[in-house]
Amino acid sequence: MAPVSNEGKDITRELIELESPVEKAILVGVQIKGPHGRPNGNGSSGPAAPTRSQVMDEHLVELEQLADTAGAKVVGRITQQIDRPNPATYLGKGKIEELSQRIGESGATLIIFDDELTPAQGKNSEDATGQRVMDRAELILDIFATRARSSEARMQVELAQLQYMLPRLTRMWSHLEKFRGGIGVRGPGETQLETDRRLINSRIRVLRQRLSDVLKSREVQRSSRQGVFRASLVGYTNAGKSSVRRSLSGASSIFVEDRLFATLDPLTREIQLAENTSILLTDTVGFIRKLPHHLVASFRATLEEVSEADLLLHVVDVSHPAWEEQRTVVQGVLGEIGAAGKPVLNVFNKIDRVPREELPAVEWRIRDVVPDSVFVSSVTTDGLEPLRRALLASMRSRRPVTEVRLPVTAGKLLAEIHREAEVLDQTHDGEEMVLHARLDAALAGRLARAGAGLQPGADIRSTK
Ligand SMILES: Nc1nc2c(ncn2[C@@H]2O[C@H](COP(=O)(O)OP(=O)(O)OP(=O)(O)O)[C@@H](O)[C@H]2O)c(=O)[nH]1
Ligand SMILES: [Mg+2]
Repeated sequence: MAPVSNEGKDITRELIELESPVEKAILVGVQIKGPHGRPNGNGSSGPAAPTRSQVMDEHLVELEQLADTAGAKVVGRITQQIDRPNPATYLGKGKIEELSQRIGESGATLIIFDDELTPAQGKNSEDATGQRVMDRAELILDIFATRARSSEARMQVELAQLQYMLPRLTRMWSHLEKFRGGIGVRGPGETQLETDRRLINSRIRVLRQRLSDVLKSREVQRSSRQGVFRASLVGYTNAGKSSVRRSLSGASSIFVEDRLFATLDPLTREIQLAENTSILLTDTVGFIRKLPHHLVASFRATLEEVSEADLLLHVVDVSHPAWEEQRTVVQGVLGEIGAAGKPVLNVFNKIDRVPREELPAVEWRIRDVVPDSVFVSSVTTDGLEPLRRALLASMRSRRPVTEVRLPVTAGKLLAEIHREAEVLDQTHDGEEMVLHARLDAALAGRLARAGAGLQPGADIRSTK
């Protein structure tokens, strides 16, 4: 406080805190009883399958991380075992009363449900508790909205948010009335709701059109670098995808953070694996359980990179207690975006966090059920060497160096090779052109049928 003299009077100026107020939140997790309850997500490889309540605890730990990322402070948790959710309020009557009581004690202003609520369940729970209610999907959308930087990511998130909002408009309006209420903000009535619906629908159309333009320009970009081997990093959020890419490329500027959804925009960079051998590596948005369906759909343009890669590097945080469930979740999302059949190299990351004496047994157990696995650390010296070697091997087996001989007049074939293969060198031998290039089997077949002379494994330099 600094006294300031003004026309002979002392005025005390208060310093005003400019930090946004932290919202206090209560988390709600529900465990469905009986054989049709939540799957525990544990494959046959685990030493002991986690119990249902351990699984729910783990889900709430993750929900707390999400809440923290969104800027809320968790002041309480409520859990319930039920046969099926109450269609009106999700929780049973008694639990709603307990929730209201906890709100009173803790001063919470926000309730976050781990499961998706129907529009009616959301509205009724708000009416019953008097505080704002969100579900996990809405929270994830909110985080994406604050993290989106590029115009593409912003459009994708806005599209998903509008689609989420559309069936919940009545509730959104009651937020205005109840929580920011006052003169001038009154109930909308049906006409206003209809107008809003129309406006939102037309905005959705505009965003869809713009995103389809983005998709086209990405296709053009991709076709210009078709010849090079492409790998995409996929995995659960916070598994270490960006760290792997940073460490492989030696670029310290890549954004890495111990928070969820640090990366939203895909980024592709060339990585030199060995002399004369490079690949394009794409880092992209991480996945999470119960990822809102609208979000997956609107991130299609971004995720197209994934479905068109030659190889997926599925990064798994092996030090995480729920890595098996996380891996299943990622496989599910890959299926949703049409990338389920892609060749995958499983990259078990963060082995520096596994006690050294346990590591051999862990590796042995995992290799038994997950073939094509490497065990790495992106923070230790040479910790990524197994991945580098596996990438080289995978690339060389899929695209061996081949000597190609063509008549100098075969301009069309030459153009095809440059477009679809990685040409290492090109010389003349009399009336023939001689190229060394990395070709996949499909192109090699086409060239052979067109009469080109092919000799596989012809370049000793690249087999180092
Ligand atoms: N100990 C250890 N920490 C790691 C390793 N790899 C990544 N991390 C840490 O894990 C956190 C997440 O890493 P990121 O690379 O941002 O993870 P990401 O998969 O790109 O995450 P999103 O972009 O949020 O999906 C960071 O705090 C990293 O420093 C590793 O091998 N060992
Ligand atoms: Mg990242």
